[in-house]
Amino acid sequence: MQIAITRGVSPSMDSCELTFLERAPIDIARAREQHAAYEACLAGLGLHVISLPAEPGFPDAVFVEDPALVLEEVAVILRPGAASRRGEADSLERILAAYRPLRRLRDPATLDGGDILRAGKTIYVGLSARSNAAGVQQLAAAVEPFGYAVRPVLVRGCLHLKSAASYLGEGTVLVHRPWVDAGAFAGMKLIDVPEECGANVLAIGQTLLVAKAAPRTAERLEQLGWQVRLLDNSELAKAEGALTCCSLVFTAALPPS
Ligand code: CIR
Repeated sequence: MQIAITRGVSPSMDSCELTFLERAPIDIARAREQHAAYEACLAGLGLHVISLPAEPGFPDAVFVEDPALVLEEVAVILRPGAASRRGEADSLERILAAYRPLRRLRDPATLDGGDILRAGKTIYVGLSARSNAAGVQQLAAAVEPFGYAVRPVLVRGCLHLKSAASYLGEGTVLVHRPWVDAGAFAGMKLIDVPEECGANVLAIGQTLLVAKAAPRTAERLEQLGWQVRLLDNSELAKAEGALTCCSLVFTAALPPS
């Protein structure tokens, strides 16, 4: 079965980390509604959603993608680039230990899950303001024994690699070229995204979750044969969050006990 770990929107999300956006008031109640719709969408697609309680002490903890990477064979507890986010992994670690052996990145590594784009056994890692070369090296040491290849990619002008590109499956990458060296994806089929806010797409099998703010992206993907679900994530977007960041999706033999 497929599991999605999510976490409730923190009441302190207004104090989130921001890199590119001006701070704008976040309507927490609306953010919660949008996040609930996201969880309902995942459940409707057949995933078992494990929704963790909000973390009042961690404004960005809803973005569960950033502190961990879950592969078939192992889960890697990452080390987010923002110091304010380093404690978010503790609760995730306790859950993930039930499903996978764990590896951990250590200082001086920094690496946000948002900088990880996985295509089969190839793991592209964005070198961004959040993720550094030591992070790439330590991740490679953790996952190469399982047959993965780790490839660094330069990112510019955006928060994370997956702000600029998403893996759709079937050897296809959706990409916003101004933000990433698309040459890194040589050998893959590339689809140029018509709107920069559309480049972050969560693929669940043949279904793509696309931001409502990116209707032209949705249209292009539908024309290319994908099933698309549009989701309004306007409040979490004010915290520079997108769709992949709000869940950790992986397969497990058994549902949680
Ligand atoms: C941060 O700056 O860390 C959060 N405000 C947003 C993180 C979004 N995460 C993601 O795209 N993977």
